[in-house]
Amino acid sequence: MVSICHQRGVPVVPQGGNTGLVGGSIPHHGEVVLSLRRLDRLGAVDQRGREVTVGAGVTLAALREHARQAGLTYGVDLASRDSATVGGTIATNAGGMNVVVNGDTRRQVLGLEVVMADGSLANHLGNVVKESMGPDSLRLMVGSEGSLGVITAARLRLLSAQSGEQKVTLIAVEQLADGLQYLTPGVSAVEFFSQACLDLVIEHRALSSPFPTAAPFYVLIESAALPAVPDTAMAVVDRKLWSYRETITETINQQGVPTKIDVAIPLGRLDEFVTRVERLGLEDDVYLYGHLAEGNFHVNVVGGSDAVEVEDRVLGVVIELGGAIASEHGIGVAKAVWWRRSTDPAVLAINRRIKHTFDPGGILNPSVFWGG
Ligand code: S2G
Ligand code: ZN
Repeated sequence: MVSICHQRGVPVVPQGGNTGLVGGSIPHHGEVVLSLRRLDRLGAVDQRGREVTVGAGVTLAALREHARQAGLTYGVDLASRDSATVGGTIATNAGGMNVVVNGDTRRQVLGLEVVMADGSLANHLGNVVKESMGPDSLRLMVGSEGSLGVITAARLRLLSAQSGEQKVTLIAVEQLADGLQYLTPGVSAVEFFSQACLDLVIEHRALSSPFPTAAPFYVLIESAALPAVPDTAMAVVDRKLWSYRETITETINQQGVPTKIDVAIPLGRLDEFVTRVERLGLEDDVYLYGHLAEGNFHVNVVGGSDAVEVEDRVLGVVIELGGAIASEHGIGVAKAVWWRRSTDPAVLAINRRIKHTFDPGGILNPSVFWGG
């Protein structure tokens, strides 16, 4: 199919679970959509090597269950696990809840099989734990959002399943920086959300408030041992506390079409970012939540303001604070202008040369990165 599109110069958008949030897996100018969902082969788990080779269309949930049945686990987990696919999460270098302990998707990839822009099949799945075979050119596919090649299969590392039940602790904090003290060995997730997020899920999810009084932010920690919480802090331990964090996205989406801004802020400037966003005086409902360990904010804004203006104002603050305009959702079309604006010109020139080398006809997902 790709070779036919190559011969006719027809642009192609590879699509996995279509859970992307930056318009990177949908047609924008009449592209052909190439669904990878049918590539759902689950290879046998190599328990000794702790790895497995699967098709790009395997969902994260199916992969995690396949690993669980072999007494192992996969290092990346997302709320959208039932529809997000292996290929899509590699193409966007998805992060999720456990980056703090397992790293992002890039860290899980051991090898790839890719259909190139001319329809040829490039196989660097490999079979070994470590190799030194020259430039790892196919690894450029990780995070390329289908613009350099179409991922069809991946060899992925698997991890030992956590022994014993992980503790889940919710702690009220005055400053996000107060939450960084819980970044200690043995944590498998360090998430955060604002009081506005908590109010929203309590109201719409029939959840009771975990604490008698409000606080600016809440830090949710999953860990093997209970975190050392100061006596003065409000804290509660219960695995069900994940529901406060995992229902935020869908509950916000029920309030209207949010402007979703996924960014990363240097850990030393988290509360400065919060203050600067508050000072923007956005007239809408602003929800701040995300992955504290990586300084990854999901700024969701719901209201009548112009989405582009809101995004420009928030991303302007991100740039001023030395942050990144995308932390785990990728660039797609939605962030393309900001990506070009905030990427070092020399790096941008290298990316453009790589794009031209891998896709000289410009048929692979042409709108992401370079369009918009
Ligand atoms: C999260 C999910 C997508 C979003 O909950 O961590 O990555 O931003 C998000 O709503
Ligand atoms: Zn996230």
